[in-house]
Amino acid sequence: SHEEYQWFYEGRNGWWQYDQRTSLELETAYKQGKRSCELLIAGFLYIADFSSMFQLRRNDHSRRRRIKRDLYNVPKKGVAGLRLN
Ligand code: V3L
Repeated sequence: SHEEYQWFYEGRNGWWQYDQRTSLELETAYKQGKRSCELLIAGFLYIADFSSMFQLRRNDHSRRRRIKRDLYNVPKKGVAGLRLN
């Protein structure tokens, strides 16, 4: 999608773009001014916290990644674990 802004989560030395559905859920919650957003990713529930800008697995908070909202065309590793090129 070429929406101006997209959502990204941190990998090893780089950022992954969220899949389109999850990115839209994040954008909608963010624009509604919510403090957090619950996400279902590959069968696991995660919380995206907009004040700390982390996603955490809901039943294991040690599984924590930075997230960011950024222009869709910034450098990225790929989308949701699917590498570019
Ligand atoms: N969207 C898709 N998969 C995710 C997401 C997400 N928002 N969050 C976690 N996973 P954890 P490198 C990532 C996957 O945080 O080499 C990447 O997408 C996560 O996948 O401990 O480190 C890559 O596929 C991981 O496989 O709950 O940059 C992979 O890591 C698994 O859920 C390697 O990326 C556990 O993550």
